[in-house]
Amino acid sequence: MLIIGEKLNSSIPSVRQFINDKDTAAVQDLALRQVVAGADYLDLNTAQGDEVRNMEWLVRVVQEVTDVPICLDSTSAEAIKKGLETVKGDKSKVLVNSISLENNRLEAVLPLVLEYQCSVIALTLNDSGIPKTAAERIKLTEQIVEILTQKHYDLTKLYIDPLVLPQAVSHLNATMFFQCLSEIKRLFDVKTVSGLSNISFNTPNRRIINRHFLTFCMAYGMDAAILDPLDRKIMTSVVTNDFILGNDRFGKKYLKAYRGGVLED
Ligand code: THG
Repeated sequence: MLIIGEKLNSSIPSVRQFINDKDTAAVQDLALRQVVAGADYLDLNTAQGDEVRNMEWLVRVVQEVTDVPICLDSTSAEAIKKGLETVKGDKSKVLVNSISLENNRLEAVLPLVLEYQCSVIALTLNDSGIPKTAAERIKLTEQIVEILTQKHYDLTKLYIDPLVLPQAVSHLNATMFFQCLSEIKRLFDVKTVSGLSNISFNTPNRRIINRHFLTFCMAYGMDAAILDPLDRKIMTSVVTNDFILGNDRFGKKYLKAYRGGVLED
């Protein structure tokens, strides 16, 4: 499974401070620690603050220390555009987070994705909000796939995020999410992703719930997750699950994690 490191997000108070202070060393340290811990992408989010200018700065300082691909996390087309313009190297490696079927976002962000032929996360969300049922979310997935097919977009670069809602809100939210994952896999040749941590909103000891939820998501075939790679227990789950699910032939990654002292019982 692909790991999208979530730490460089302005919703985390300490990180917001680093960004506002233009603390290059602190940001680069957080970027590198996530890469060493196994992040395949680094999610960058500057929504709290001067979003467009901060995105430009963040992309630049992160790319000074690592070549790991960037995931541009914003609802603002301006911020995504600035991020794409700032990224050096192969811009088709960028993962745009995100588009949805909300009219304004589709119109403003999709052209950027098509221009650079980058990967993209699409949320199953439209102008009426997040649908309540799995069937409706599959319908929205179908609509996204149809639009992107019409534009000759390479669907293997599309990641559908069926959107996790808190288990504390409805006891059926997790199983409904698993149903979305397996149906999307069965019906479309696209990838799936999620932010995981919404599942544990308003629940004590959130990391326990996040970790166990992740294991189920992986069993249902989830391709990527936005998570904290500095959390050794969740990384232990990722590596172990990949080994058990046959995504790590000969256990090369598992043994590497073992030797690197990453695995935590
Ligand atoms: N889907 C998509 N994008 C997303 C989300 C999603 N982007 C934002 C969010 N959800 C995922 N990113 C974060 C970033 C930080 C935290 C949660 C989600 C967070 N971090 C704390 C920290 O690092 O201090 C706590 C971490 C922990 O205790 O494990 O809260 O759903 N497409």
